[in-house]
Amino acid sequence: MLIMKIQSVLYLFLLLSAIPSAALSQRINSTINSGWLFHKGDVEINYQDLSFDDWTTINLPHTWNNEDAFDEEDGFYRGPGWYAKVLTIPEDWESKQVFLDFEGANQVTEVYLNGEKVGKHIGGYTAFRFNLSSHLQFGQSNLLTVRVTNEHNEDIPPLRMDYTFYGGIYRNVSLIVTEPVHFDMSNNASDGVFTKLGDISHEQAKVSVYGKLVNAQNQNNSIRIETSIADQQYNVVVSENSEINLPAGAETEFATENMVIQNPSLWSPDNPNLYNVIIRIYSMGKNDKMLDEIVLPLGLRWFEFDEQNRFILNGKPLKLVGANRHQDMPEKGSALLDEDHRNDFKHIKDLGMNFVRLAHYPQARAVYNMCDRLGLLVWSEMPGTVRITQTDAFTENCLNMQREHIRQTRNHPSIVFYGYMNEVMIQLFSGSNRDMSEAERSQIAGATVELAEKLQTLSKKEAPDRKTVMAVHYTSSLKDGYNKYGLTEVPDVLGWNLYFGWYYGDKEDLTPYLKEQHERYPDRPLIMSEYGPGADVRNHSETPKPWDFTEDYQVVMHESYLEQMMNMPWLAGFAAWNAFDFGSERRGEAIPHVNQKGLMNFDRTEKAVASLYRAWFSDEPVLHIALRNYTQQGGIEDSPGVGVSRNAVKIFSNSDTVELNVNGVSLGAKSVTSTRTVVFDVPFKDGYNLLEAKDNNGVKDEIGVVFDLYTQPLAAVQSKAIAVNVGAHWSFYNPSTKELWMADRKYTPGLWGYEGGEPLIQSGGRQDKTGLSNDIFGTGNDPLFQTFVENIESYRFDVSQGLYEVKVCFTEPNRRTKEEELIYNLGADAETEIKEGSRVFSVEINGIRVLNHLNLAKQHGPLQAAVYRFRIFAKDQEGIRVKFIPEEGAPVLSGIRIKPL
Ligand code: GCB
Repeated sequence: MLIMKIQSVLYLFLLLSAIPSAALSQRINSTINSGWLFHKGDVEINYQDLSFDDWTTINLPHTWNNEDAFDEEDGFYRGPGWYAKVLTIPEDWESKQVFLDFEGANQVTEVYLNGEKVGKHIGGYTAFRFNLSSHLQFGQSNLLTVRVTNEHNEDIPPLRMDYTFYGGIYRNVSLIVTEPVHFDMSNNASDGVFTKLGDISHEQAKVSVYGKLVNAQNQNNSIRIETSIADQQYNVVVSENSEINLPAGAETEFATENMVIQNPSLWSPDNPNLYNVIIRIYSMGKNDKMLDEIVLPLGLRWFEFDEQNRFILNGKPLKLVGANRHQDMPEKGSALLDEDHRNDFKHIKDLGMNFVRLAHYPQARAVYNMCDRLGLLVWSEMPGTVRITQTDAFTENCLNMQREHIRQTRNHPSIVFYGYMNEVMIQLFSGSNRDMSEAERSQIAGATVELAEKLQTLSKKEAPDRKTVMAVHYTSSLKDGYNKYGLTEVPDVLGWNLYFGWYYGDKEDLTPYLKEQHERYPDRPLIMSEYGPGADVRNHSETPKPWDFTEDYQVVMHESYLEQMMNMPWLAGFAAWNAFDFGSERRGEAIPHVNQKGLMNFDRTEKAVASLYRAWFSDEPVLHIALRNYTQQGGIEDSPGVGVSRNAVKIFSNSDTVELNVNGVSLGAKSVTSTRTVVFDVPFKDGYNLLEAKDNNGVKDEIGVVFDLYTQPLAAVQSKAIAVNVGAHWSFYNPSTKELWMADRKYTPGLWGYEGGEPLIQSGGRQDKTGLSNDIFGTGNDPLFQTFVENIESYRFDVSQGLYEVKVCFTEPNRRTKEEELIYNLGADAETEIKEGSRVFSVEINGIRVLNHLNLAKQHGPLQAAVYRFRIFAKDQEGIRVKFIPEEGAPVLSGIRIKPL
């Protein structure tokens, strides 16, 4: 009866799964990603009378937060969701074992088959698997239902982090069907069989393979195990056989020890040569049928740290050069296809990197496979958190996650570091906890050390051939906390997340800080596990500063860090934060809900800094004029009548000299600096400018820049719009309207600018920051509205007579940021709140009152983008003068544009 109901539902929703049903001789491993039904929220499923009326058809991978984590409402949905799928199971599978494999679902998952509970899994970033065999109806349709929830749970890490915890079944789901005799499928969703490297040298490599065999039949079985090591082209190099008796219904361990490969081709970033380990189970007897088969990647390599703390791979020092990586993209959230994952790592490799940190959680299987194949050394870590919860359940969940993580990934030769804990002391020293008593703080720190020790012991037991690592951080309030409480003593290797020149201090403070650490702890291998500023490619400045989110400051900071880190021989390596921008729902800044520290944008297009890395580390010739995201520029001629505006243009190159031609005229050849950079002072004329660069090897690059040049004084007939990003030392380019809002200036006669007032610069615990960090509602052009001149008296344009449209942009800068939300603005102080209604002003243009008693808070609401446009005829020599008349509080202006009509 039940099955009939399901079948009618099946008919209605056309959710037939195409599962091959040929007679099997070995396992089937088939994704079942297509044709699921999804329901957001909890539902009571009535299995006697099924109805899926308000469910939608979706395919996996899937998340329910790909949109709401980027909208203008605080928060994103954190709660349950249900998935359903009909599985049509062939009759002949009755004699098989059928497993359901989830690569990842965030974060607690309960699985039901035909209404019966099959299992539950805790944790959003590791795979899990259930044996369905005893629940299935063979030769019939079966209803699979899955409840997933991403609600906050104090016992499950991550608790709070600077990234979005997208909910849903966001990785692949597969059915794996085996013979009753098979390799172990119940070992934490691992391969069930493991490789172990013995002594490896250039002359010889020794490899062992071990695992468990399962005999699910109620009769004894004799089998033969064939273990072969084949080269990349699957030519068998060495093979061994052994015969084993499998008692009925039992699990039996097996091992093939010390298989020898002569003159091995070693695995390394330059030569990621992979062997294949092929392990097969054969039945014994006349027909000698293959029962199961597993193919594992094998990379022959060894690594260590030498006495100078350098990372040594296959006997040679190798500086680890890399980036961190989060697993999300625009529109998809975390629900990426395997291809998306693979493309990311190709991209990272293409920058010339040899190292990735998979922050802050285990990633998809395709990721580890790709790193093996590309030759990227991996730091893989379990979900991190800003503090621990002192419960047994939390400890248990941490240990389980790390066990699953390691068992699922340790066959991958690319992995060299297993991590646990990221900045786990951040909450101990931030917000209201700054005033915590020393007794309380050391109790929490003590419990954290205890947990770290448990994770250390477990990690070393699970992966004795890998190094463990933990990422710690610095802030002015935390100071030396990690050392003081002893956390840094626990892992084998220490990662430092350091943001000098962004969250605190100057970029040059990096060397003294790390050097002091190295000198104090000379035996401790160190990696820079995070560094880098935020950047929005729409923002550019000739005078870049921390917190302006310009592409230029990002380049300046990475230039400095790269040079410093490459000059620290005792620093094993570094990983930029981050390869790609990523979703972090709570963030404001230039691109709200996105952490903008990527070398690449969220959509994977490149920021200028990406090519700086290429110039440093790629083996290919690199010549890159760093203006790809700045081809629309504007400015005032350098002095009256010269007809050009000179701007510095950076070129990244790994050659010796670079020559630049601008509009057909050579600016000469210049030597490339040790930071792989050349800077030319380029005279931009009005209109199209062609920049052509050539290096001493004949490698070329060119780019066209359209420049709006404004004469001094402004021309008698003003034909161009003038748009200004008021209160900002950077220009903002709006790609959808193709408009450049130039950096602001104080008024000087003959040109334009503001009179009276000052740009808002917030100084506090962090660097001085121009403007606000908040999400401005009702616009995607946040950088235009976030800055403003406060107490502004007037804005003037000395334009010629004519009809103009004047556009003014405002926002009520009510800074509502709560201290709690600032946890990842390391070292920041809470911003002060400006009360609503404390600001009323009127606006006049050339004596005409165009806005009366404007109260931004009341009329528009705080942090809303408010725009007005007016038509004005500027007579004679009066130009355009926009006056701000205060009535209560200080008038503000965020942007202004005049446009001849
Ligand atoms: C950190 C964290 C990372 C943040 C990053 C940032 O130190 O480890 O999760 O995203 O800083 O951008 O603030």
